[in-house]
Amino acid sequence: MSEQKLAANEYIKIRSNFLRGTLAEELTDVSTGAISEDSQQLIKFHGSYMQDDRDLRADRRKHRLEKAYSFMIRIRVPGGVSTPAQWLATDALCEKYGNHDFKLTTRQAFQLHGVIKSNLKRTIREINQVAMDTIAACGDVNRNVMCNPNPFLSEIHAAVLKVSQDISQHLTPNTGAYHEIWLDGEKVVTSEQEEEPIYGKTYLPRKFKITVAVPPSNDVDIYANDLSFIAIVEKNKLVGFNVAVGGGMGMTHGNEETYPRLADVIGFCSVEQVLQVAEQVVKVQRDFGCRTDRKHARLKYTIQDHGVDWFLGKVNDYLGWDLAPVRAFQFDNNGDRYGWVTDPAGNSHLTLFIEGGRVIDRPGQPMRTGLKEIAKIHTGDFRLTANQNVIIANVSAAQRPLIEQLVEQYQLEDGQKRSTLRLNALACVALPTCALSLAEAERYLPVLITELEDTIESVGLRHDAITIRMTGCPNGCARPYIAEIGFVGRGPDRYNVYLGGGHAGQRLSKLYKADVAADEIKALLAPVLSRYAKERNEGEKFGDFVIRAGIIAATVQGADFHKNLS
Ligand code: SRM
Ligand code: SF4
Repeated sequence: MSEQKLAANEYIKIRSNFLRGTLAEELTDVSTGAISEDSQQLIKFHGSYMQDDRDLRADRRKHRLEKAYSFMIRIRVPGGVSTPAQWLATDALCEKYGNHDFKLTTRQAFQLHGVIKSNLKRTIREINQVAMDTIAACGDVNRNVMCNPNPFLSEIHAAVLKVSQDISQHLTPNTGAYHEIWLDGEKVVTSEQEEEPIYGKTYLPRKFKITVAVPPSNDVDIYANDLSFIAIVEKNKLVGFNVAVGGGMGMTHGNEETYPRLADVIGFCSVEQVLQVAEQVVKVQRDFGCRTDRKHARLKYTIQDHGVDWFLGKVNDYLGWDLAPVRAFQFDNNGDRYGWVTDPAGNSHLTLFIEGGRVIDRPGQPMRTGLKEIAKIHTGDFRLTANQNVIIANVSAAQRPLIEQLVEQYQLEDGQKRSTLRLNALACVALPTCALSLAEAERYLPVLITELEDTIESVGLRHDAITIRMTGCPNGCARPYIAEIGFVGRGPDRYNVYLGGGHAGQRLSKLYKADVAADEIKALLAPVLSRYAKERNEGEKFGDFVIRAGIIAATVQGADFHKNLS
């Protein structure tokens, strides 16, 4: 039987000499703003994507101009904790080299958009000068490790943050290519000098994502990740972690072999065992993940193909010991709690809503400037949340009035004016930078929410938290398939509408209606929201209600996601 051909990216990795390829040479080619196709794949491992401004495509085509190429740079922020100096540096870089704004992503990272090729190297170098990096922010490796930014339990937070940063460090690729290309590090002469002890020469079959969660908050959405560690806290002490594997969101319209899948919780390990577990789970996926079809290459398909028991067996074999039985835990939400809280040590923390995660100055809303002014005086840290928001954390009692004054001056906390629906909304980037987007998301969701606010106001739901998420395509970057209401782009101004995800991100939603025109969404949802307002049980969440009321069929896991479409 002939061996199946590997996916094209596998050969690119093999040829690349540990992620070098011809990137360094191509950066100096001034005849084009682009890089070659192989380099477009390789540069992802270095934390960057080549993009073009899709708003300008038609015009540039008309004038026979090359597309308006630029690069998105994703800055890793392990555990989402950034210093004020790092915030200020990101702010300065977006002004100097980017689109004058930056994005707080759904994985607690920073993103710069619009960096042209000739500025790429100096931007990455300047990022590194403030002790941040971009290596492995993208590519077939472990990505930015997420961590619950819990402002209440500072001791537990310090411990889980350390775990997430240690995992991040442990799984960072070993190759010297990053230093060589971007930081003018010393060149290695032959590939024999190089080694990737965890990944090997061809890295992973596909991207890999890890989170650390602290129940009852599931704000990092563990069920959507390849590997998660769920903190088990007993008597205010961190005793270890449940291990969850095999979550993921991405799918392709019209291809039922692709689907979102919730992670399975398979065992428990001690704090000291976390790095071993992370490494061996990665290695099982390295060795058994699909390398012939990139649409089937995530860990969720490895587990779906072989079964959870098989996977647990393999992980135990690789570890040389068995994971312990799962411990009890409970999640009750996956959102952020806004406003000020004070922890037992007397430090205050302020969670601010950042619509679409976009840190930007708009006419009459100088939000980016306001946050910059805070960063200039803040002595604590900034915690990026997985809901694209920011926590001004560890504000001392003495500093709080100063920060409050800036918040007021720059209107950073007009929470009173925002509906709870808006405060629980997430949108991916989509147009104009994302090459894969089929419809608007970040630019359109705020408009749609304004329309839906009329409805929720009239039926009395203004203060009810309903999670609502929109993506410009089915890849699921804002994790729409675990929202109570999800919109997934199908084409310009058209969306699939999903309902019934769990309020704590613990259940997949189901397709309610396919291919809905944007201007028909309000009329489609108004009767459902109205029924919810009238018929719900005490404390019943919207996602639970739509299933109980028979508005959608009970949701299902993984491969059955596409069955029983209503
Ligand atoms: Fe994503 C690809 C943006 C979180 C699933 N994602 C992309 C690209 C790079 C498009 C591309 O490949 O050309 C997008 C760049 C847009 C732009 O202009 O910036 C993009 N993804 C994002 C971000 C910025 C969305 C946001 O608005 O915050 C998030 C960056 C996270 C980070 O800091 O690392 C982002 N992406 C996610 C998530 C959510 C998560 O990880 O919790 C998912 C779903 C979870 C998962 O991985 O299953 C996600 N992105 C994808 C996929 C589908 C992967 C799959 O298994 O099918 C793609 C496409 C791909 O990989 O082929 C993708
Ligand atoms: Fe782009 Fe699709 Fe991800 Fe949105 S979900 S950022 S449109 S890849």
